[in-house]
Amino acid sequence: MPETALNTATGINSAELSFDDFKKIVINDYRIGYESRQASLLGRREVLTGKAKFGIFGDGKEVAQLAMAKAFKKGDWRAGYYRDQTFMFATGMSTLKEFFAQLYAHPDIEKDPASGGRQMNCHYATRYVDADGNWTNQAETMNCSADISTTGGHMPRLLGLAYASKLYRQNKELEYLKQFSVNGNEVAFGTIGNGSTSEGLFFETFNAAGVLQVPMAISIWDDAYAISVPARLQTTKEDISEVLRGFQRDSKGNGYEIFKVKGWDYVALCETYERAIKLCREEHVPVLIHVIEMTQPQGHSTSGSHERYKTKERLAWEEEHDCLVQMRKWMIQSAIITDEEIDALEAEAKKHVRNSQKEAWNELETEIKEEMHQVLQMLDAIAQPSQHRGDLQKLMSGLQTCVDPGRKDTVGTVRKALRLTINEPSDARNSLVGWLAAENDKNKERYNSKLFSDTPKSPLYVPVIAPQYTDDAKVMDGREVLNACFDANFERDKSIVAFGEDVGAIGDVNQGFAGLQGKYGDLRITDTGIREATIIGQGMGLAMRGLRPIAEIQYLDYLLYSITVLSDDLASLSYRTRGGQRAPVIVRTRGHRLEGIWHSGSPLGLILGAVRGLHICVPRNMTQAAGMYNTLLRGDEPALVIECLNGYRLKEKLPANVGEFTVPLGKAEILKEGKDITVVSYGSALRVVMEAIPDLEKLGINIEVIDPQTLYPFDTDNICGASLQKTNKLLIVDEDLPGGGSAYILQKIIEAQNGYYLLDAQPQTLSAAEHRPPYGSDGDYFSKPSVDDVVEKVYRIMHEANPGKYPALF
Ligand SMILES: Cc1ncc(C[n+]2csc(CCOP(=O)(O)OP(=O)(O)O)c2C)c(N)n1
Ligand SMILES: [Mg+2]
Repeated sequence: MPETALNTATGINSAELSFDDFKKIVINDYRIGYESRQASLLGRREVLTGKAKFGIFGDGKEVAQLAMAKAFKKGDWRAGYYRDQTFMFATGMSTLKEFFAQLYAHPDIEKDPASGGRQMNCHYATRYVDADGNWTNQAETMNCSADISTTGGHMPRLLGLAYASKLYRQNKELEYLKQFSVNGNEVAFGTIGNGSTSEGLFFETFNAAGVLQVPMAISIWDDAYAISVPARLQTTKEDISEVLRGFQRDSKGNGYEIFKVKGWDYVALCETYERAIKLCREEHVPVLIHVIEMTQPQGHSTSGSHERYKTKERLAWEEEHDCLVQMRKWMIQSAIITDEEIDALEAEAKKHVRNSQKEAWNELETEIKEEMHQVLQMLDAIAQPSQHRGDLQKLMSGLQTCVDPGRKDTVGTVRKALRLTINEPSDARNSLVGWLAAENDKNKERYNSKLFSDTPKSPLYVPVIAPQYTDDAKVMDGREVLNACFDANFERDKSIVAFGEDVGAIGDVNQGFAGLQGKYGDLRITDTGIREATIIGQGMGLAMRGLRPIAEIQYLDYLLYSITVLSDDLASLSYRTRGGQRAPVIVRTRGHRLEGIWHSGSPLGLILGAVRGLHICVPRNMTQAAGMYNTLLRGDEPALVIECLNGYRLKEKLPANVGEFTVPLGKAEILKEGKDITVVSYGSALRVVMEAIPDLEKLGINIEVIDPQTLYPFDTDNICGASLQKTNKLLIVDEDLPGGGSAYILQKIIEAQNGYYLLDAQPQTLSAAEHRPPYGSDGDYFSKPSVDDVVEKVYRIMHEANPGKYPALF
């Protein structure tokens, strides 16, 4: 029988259970817990002896997780943190061997399905996207969203996973999406350490779930410490569930059901989880299970020892209250098992863990040794006739005697050998060059692939459809073009939802969604609280469960309040699971110049640095924005769309196919042809550049203007670089700080597109001042690039190249 079968087959309180069945379940639980403990002990040893780099384990948290696993059903989700190995083993979502494969960073999704060797140990995930980009049937599997190391960072995602069940239960139009939900009967289980409840993301999530009334079950593993910092310095009253009492549902309104239970009391834990999760699942009431009196037998992680900061008394208390020690005692006292039987079980479990560890290690070592063997043979052939035989042999013996070698040792040796033999061409050397090229390809796949889902469903492969205009095409406010685009998409695809601050009743502050809540209902166009981080998390959870969210951040300036979720969680999701998970969230926001310090933001340098893993769209007007939404809503990758804040009331023509035409990602457009200088700009700054054209013409300068349209991907057809063949001069104009978005563009054109070789004048950037713009039109004029600034900057470049033709301005 598989080791998890008993555990997950039935809850422990089932009335029909015989004492024998009951005993079997308990003993099986203990075995899983004990094996998990042995994995922690052995895992730590593997780090301390150098086979693995770092270890953080779930020892001291085993028993509560056995109880939680009993309540976890197919279709359910977990969003948790690094202490949950016992839960993962008990549910069958992970195995001991996978645990060790991840500890050793085995870069193979067959060995470490959670991350393909990319994540630190005890970072879990199940895979729900297959190689062709198809969703698996999540309703038939237990599901684990991919962990991140930032403590508390997973909370916003947890909210979204739970919110999906609410939509699946309440919105009958979603019944066709059967592989994601059975009538919203799923619970999203969250786990978090006591210390991490001090994070803002925890409180923001907690409040939002109380408002939304979603089936979210948060377990707090409370071991009274967060590394060295005790509860006294973390939590008001040193008791998080006490502090959260005000969230308890009562006659005044909806809220949470709050439970508190000891982490070493197996029976109480099983009862609590059964009760709490039943309520959560059936009635969609969020629950908090505060599990107290947990311990850390080995301290926080392999990085240090807890003897440094825990008192002798505390350490003695922890030893006595070790949950497995307590469970063992209870089992013997209750005649569930005898001393001899449990000793035998433990000896067997130890052996099993040891074998799993050895197998995981051997599997990786065999691969690496095989590569080493190939290289040593090739090096031998090169060394024999070489002038550098001595040095080559030294390299070879270095590799042979390397303790626990990795791929870096083999590849590093090859690269050094090729440098040594630079003047000794031979067939043998050519073979080595060929080996390195092939290995580089494999290593790229192992270590660098899947920043994006990169499946046939990628937005990059969405067919390009041009906008069509009838002769009598209506001219309207830009916001109305967007509105028509959203309307058509909501009609077409029932899985699309939009939410954010003021998005619902008034249809967003600029009315892109105006009237759509009335038409499609408030489950699809929804107002939220002011909580940017969880708006993104909400989008992430929905997108992971097959819905198509447009998560709106009211202004670009407020994106910073969600940047941790965007950067740590959303942007890294595909990469950190090596394509096993995806969340095609479309983040909609509006930015660039308008008024004042917090309504004029254009921090593209910051964004480009933070969210590699999202497409970044900077449409110059609402028609282009609409085309981008049409593309993104048909693809499977996440994106950020930054509309022009000052563009909603500018007039645009309504395409007849407003919900169908697509703007391809990464395709730059030449807005005006010219021969003298290439000017690259995006967003609202582009309009300033276009306005400068007549003045520049008066000065005898004919500029070429290019709109890259998306900053990631950037101009994949090298339109900018090609333009330099004609103009040999380059100016980049944007509203970010100097060295921000413009520096990124410069790198792309000068380095990646080889523009350097085509220039006959210094490439330049024109950006905003280094501070945010003051309020008022003068503040804008003196802080952001103006038409005058563009004209003068272009003129000066022309002057530098040809002072005779373009004398100094002043
Ligand atoms: C955002 C963030 N801040 C700090 C850290 C460093 N760090 C890792 S674990 C940890 C302590 C967490 O304590 P707690 O939440 O109580 O969980 P425990 O490890 O005790 O189970 C800290 C500070 C981190 N990983 N992420
Ligand atoms: Mg703790």
